[in-house]
Amino acid sequence: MYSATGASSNLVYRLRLFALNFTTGLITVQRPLDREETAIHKLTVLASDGSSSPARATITINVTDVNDNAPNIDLRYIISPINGTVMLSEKDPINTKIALITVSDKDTDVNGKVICFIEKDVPFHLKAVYDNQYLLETSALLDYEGTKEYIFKIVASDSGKPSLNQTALVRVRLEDENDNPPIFTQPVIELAVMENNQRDMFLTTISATDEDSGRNAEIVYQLGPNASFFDLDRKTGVLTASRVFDREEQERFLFTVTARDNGTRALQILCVRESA
Ligand SMILES: [Ca+2]
Ligand SMILES: [Ca+2]
Ligand SMILES: [Ca+2]
Ligand SMILES: [Ca+2]
Repeated sequence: MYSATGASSNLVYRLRLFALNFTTGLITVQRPLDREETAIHKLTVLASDGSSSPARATITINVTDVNDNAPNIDLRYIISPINGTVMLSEKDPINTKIALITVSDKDTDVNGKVICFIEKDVPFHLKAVYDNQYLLETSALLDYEGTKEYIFKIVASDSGKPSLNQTALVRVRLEDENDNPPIFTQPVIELAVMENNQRDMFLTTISATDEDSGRNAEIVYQLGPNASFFDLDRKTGVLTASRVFDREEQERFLFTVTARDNGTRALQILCVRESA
């Protein structure tokens, strides 16, 4: 007759995992084993024919690892996100640190060996700092006018067959900087104007564009020197005559207009007066 015993305190638990046939001595597994919980089980089996000294055998059961755990990603932001989105500026330099990522896997050997990468081609990279630890950084200068938002996954993948993986989603939004000056749609304007005109006569609308957004793209127009014969609406760019032209007195006017946001760019405007 056989009976099982064990030195450890969780004998009852182990006897629930394994069963012993008291007559044949056959040991069977009763429920799924989990290597991550207990890798080695030790059982002592006693065999007795009723006499006073039973025979004793120690059974060691090594549980072989199966790749049954996906890697874990722990992502700690260095730049605190706002509503789940990291805000970066166009001015931020290359290698700006966004987050520290630690990956782990409960399995062993190749089943627990984790590689970590970014699934898309984005201007961010993972820099390995320690075993299983990476810094998420910018890998290029960012341009708000090119791409305003990036959404990408960081993938941690183990080397089991088949491999299991875990992903973490990262959202980055850029903030606009005033890195574009206004640009005139026409760099030089030439106008022919009749003399003996009406004052306030409409001449042309000066127009400039700015690739930035919001206030960084708000344009104010301004007349340069030698433009006392003209009025310019700061906001609309509408150029009007402020006086009556007399060709015999002055034939040509050459002056500049500037368009300004926070940067400045000058436009040459040439105004030619013709006789009636
Ligand atoms: Ca496992
Ligand atoms: Ca695994
Ligand atoms: Ca910009
Ligand atoms: Ca601008």
